[in-house]
Amino acid sequence: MAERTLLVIKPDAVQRGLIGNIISRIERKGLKIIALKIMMLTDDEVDKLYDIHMDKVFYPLLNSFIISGPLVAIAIQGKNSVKIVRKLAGVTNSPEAEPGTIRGDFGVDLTKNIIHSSDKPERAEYELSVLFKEEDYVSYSLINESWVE
Ligand code: FUP
Repeated sequence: MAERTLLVIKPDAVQRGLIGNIISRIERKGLKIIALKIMMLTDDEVDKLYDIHMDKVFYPLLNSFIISGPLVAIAIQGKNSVKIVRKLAGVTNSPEAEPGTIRGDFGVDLTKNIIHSSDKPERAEYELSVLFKEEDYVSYSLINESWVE
């Protein structure tokens, strides 16, 4: 199975009307979206998604931000998709992110940093399992697939 990754358009970006722009960047890069939904997360789901950060001092702020409004969860599949989406995202702290990246173009804050993306393939599979069921994934080919891989 080709590598999969999770991209989350966080509540700040949804409220700022950036869903389309962010999805457009995924498409123009040549990546394939295999599942996508807008949803509100529960406290418990945020705890699962960010289990590795639950004991950090910033966690209460992060959790309350993520449950503050709807987000868009996107499952992406393709060779090197984890690394490619991290590159498109830019570094975590928005003020440090390079212009041209998603956070570099839209973000000004560390917590309200527009998107989340998985940092490793194993981590991606875990995070995807928090937000999607296996039957949510659509298996198909894009007509340009042989030209981008
Ligand atoms: P990333 O892998 O880019 O999601 O970044 P991290 O795992 O380092 O951080 C997870 C989330 O916690 C980020 F979206 C930003 C947030 N965060 C804070 O709000 N404050 C901090 O001091 C560090 C991270």
